Amino acid sequence: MLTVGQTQHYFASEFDGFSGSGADCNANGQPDDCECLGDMDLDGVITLADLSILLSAFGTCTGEPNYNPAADFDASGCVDLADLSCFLNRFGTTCP
Ligand SMILES: [Ca+2]
Ligand SMILES: [Ca+2]
Repeated sequence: MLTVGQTQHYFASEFDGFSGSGADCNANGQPDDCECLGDMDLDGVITLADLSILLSAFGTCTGEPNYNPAADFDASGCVDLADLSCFLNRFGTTCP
């Protein structure tokens, strides 16, 4: 039980399955905000430029001309709503 003034520490793994910080979209055991998931143009921030990269691949699957594995965060083989949802959790954030 916590008392006022006490600090509770959490491990990232305790947040698995929840949205927001600590989410692990690609299920590699590394929280997304630690590995900068979503920064496809590698400029260190997740911005509209990254969204535009995702959207240009949106709806495509492996083997299709516009498919971009970098936008397939959960490695399901298709860039779909699951990936967009991962991305939106990270949108506007800066890489550590
Ligand atoms: Ca970026
Ligand atoms: Ca996917």
